[in-house]
Amino acid sequence: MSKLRRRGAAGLLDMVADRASRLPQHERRDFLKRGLALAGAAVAGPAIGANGSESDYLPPDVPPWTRSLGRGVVTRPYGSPSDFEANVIRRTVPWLTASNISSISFTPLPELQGIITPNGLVFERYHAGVPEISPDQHRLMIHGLVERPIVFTMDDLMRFPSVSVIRFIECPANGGMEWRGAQMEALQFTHGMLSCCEWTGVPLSVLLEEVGLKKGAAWILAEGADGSAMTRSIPLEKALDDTLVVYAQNGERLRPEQGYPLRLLNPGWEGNTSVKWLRRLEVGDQPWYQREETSKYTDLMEDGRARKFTFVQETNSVITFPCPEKPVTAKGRYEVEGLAWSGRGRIRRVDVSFDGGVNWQQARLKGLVLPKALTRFSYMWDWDGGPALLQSRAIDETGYVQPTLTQLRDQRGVESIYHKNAIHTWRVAESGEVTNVQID
Ligand SMILES: Nc1nc2c(c(=O)[nH]1)N[C@H]1C(S)=C(S)[C@@H](COP(=O)(O)O)O[C@H]1N2
Ligand SMILES: [Mo]
Repeated sequence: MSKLRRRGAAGLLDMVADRASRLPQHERRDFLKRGLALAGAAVAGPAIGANGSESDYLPPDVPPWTRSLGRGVVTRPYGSPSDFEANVIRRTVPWLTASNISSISFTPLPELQGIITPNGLVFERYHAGVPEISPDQHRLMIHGLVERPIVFTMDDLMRFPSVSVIRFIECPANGGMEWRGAQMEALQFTHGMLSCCEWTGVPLSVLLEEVGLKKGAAWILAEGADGSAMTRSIPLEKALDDTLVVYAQNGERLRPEQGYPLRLLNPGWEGNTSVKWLRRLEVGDQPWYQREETSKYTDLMEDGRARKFTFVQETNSVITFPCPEKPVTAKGRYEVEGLAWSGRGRIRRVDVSFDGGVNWQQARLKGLVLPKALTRFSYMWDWDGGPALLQSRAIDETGYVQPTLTQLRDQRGVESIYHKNAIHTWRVAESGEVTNVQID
């Protein structure tokens, strides 16, 4: 026994496995079982392996998966997350839409780390379902006020020098259910119409140079190839600034849900303007006033008028830990984390409050701080076990300060469902439970 103890569990297992490998298969299993029971006894005293109890898996015992072979390389030619991560999924709010063809799913923000949204978790918004489009059959037509109208194949587009940028996409309806006081009881639903990917494609300015703009060109109509043939008018100024025509996200081709094989990307602007399954760009001298920019995606004001073309997603932020899905447990030290973003540029600063906005502390910006991208912030918090009201307030490089809900409602009333970027409040109870509350 003393010899076994000195060898340690690993050495002992080598020995057991070595001997077992020389036995016929049916005897081998028994031998391993007995040998491991011995190893457990030798090293850890009472915790004896082989009966499958949890203590078998804990150090200094050696767990079953260390004593056996794993799955081979060809089992999953395209990888997927661990089965233990099965709760990290996009989710829908059943009462929000009548059908899943014209609906929305939400990114599981509480579960994500860093600033990149994995492709399989990017929120989805479609007006007529996901079309299945072969890249060989897909074309992008550019016409209207241009010198040389053209129809590009995917291969044509991919011959242009490409650029890759990390940018967020947010649906302007994000949080829209809360304008009038409805309370979504999960971070996934209060802020989950939000994603941030590395997008690869061609600057639209490069394609416009190729076709040559005619005098009077001032707006561009982007049209999707899906059943909704969704259209949005984009000012030429934006198109020549940072609009991209993209075919890849996070290193691989676009997901069908994100517009495979081609989508428009208007960084920092309403997600709705980033037209997916992009098939047509028409250059004109004025906006088209399509459905998605008149009856929808305009902000109805108290006096019955609507704000026109509110393209930019204003500075916003939210604490992602703790949150309703991720409560605190015992009192003590926690890393409070969150995400901030601005459609106008970089996040300059984020403050956090633990008393509902009376006192503010400056948070640390973590990792990459990129323009029009999610920016992660962090603050070490000593929770004394008492009730607290957690808030974050972001300021971007233009000096814009994220408003309170009261300031926003004073300005815009409560008729709109779009562009709610107010400071968000989580209430932490003594139990550690976190709920969504609205305070002034
Ligand atoms: N062709 C087309 N493009 C579209 C849509 C659509 O239904 N059809 N939905 C828009 C809306 S409202 C949003 S918020 C974003 C969502 O992008 P995502 O599904 O990649 O997250 O795509 C936009 N582009
Ligand atoms: Mo949207």
